[in-house]
Amino acid sequence: MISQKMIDALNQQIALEGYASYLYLSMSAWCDKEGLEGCKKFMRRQSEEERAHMLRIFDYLSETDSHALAPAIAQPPHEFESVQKMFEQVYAHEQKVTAAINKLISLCYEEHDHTTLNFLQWYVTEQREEEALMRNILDKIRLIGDGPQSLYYIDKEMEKINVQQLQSETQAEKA
Ligand code: OFO
Repeated sequence: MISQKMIDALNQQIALEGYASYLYLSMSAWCDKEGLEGCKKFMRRQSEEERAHMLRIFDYLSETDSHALAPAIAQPPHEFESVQKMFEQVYAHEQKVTAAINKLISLCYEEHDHTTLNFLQWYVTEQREEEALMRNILDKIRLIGDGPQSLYYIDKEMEKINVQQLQSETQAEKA
């Protein structure tokens, strides 16, 4: 059994992961509209990953005999100034999520909740990897430039990342 304070905080995290899923879905639709197939696929996959992160907390709450609440999701933006600006928003959102996870970790210490602390370790690793990935993408975009001539090359880079992610998922499934 975990404390009500912890249950409330985890439900807030559900809402944040749910928003991330919708934000990335909206970004994927914008990329599609702009003809950026590689970016579209990447953002769609990120959206699905965020939904999985949300559901993981649902399942944890249910395992601990707590009540998971399906969140109200605010409308995400639909238009983005440029690919670079869009990825800057992604990176900022990931940093926000990392800060929220860190707050949850602090709460675990306050509440002496070792079970939730253990559960959240997966998120700590995931956020480190996601921030590194987004930073890497932003560095590439800054190097290539995101003017009209460069979009083709950015999209090709995103296709390469999609293939790498697919390969590492297949390897993880086989292991
Ligand atoms: Fe949910 O992993 Fe990023 O936000």
